[in-house]
Amino acid sequence: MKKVITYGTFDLLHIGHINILRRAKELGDYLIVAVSTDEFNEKKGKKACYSFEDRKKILEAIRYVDMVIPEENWEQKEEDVKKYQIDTFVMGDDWEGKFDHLKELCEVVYLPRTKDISSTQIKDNIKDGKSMG
Ligand code: C2G
Repeated sequence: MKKVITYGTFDLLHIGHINILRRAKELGDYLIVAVSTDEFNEKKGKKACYSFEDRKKILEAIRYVDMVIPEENWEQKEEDVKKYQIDTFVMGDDWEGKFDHLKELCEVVYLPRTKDISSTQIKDNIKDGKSMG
């Protein structure tokens, strides 16, 4: 069984998130998503609208996702790859090159981001009374 893992905040779930989860799952048979805790988001300088618990439950409801674990720090990736016997690590290409050190342990794949959508843009559009797309 080919196992894939990806990491993120996944706030205000949108098509960009679904696209990367779908493509990550297509790279294997089992997809683990490590979702950033609220505390780790603070370290990332992010404030999610949805709580960690809600973002975890929302991800667990997605057909491509097989398991959701907490992402508590930057350093856990190596440990996770070993612990869950991961074959492929996936991130959007805004992270291109940032996790190449994991290549010693598994395949590292950066996938093109979905254009013109982000949780920040959604928040701004709501403020301005605009719709997406
Ligand atoms: N993403 C995407 N297209 C978008 C928006 C996001 O492909 N339009 C991808 C990102 O590249 C990332 C994933 O969706 O791979 C989750 O995005 P975020 O929730 O913004 O995650 P981020 O804050 O980048 O956290 O340790 C890694 C970090 O936790 C990543």
